[in-house]
Amino acid sequence: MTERLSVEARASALRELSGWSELDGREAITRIFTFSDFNEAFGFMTRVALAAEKRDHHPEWRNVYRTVEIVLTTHDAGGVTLRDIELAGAIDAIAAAA
Ligand code: HBI
Repeated sequence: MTERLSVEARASALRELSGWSELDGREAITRIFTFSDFNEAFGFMTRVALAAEKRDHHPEWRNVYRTVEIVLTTHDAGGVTLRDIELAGAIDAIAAAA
């Protein structure tokens, strides 16, 4: 789970996710989420934080009012691993339930 994915493996993993894309200039994946208001956005962040802690795998993120921008990469591996893909899938499920 902690091996850096190849370009091809990363591209095919991205196709399995919804709305994630490669980050320019870094081996990382990113998605921007927009909610109805800050309250919704922060509630989403709270649930994502718990999912991240459970996995010991954490997002780099930025919240501006009702948007949450998330970047995932595996620092230990110097790139995107299945840990990032798995957490992205969990984040998508949290967003879909919001
Ligand atoms: N989260 N996104 C991300 N990438 C990591 O490499 C990482 C992490 N959370 C915790 C973690 N690594 C642990 O290995 C720490 O002990 C460094």
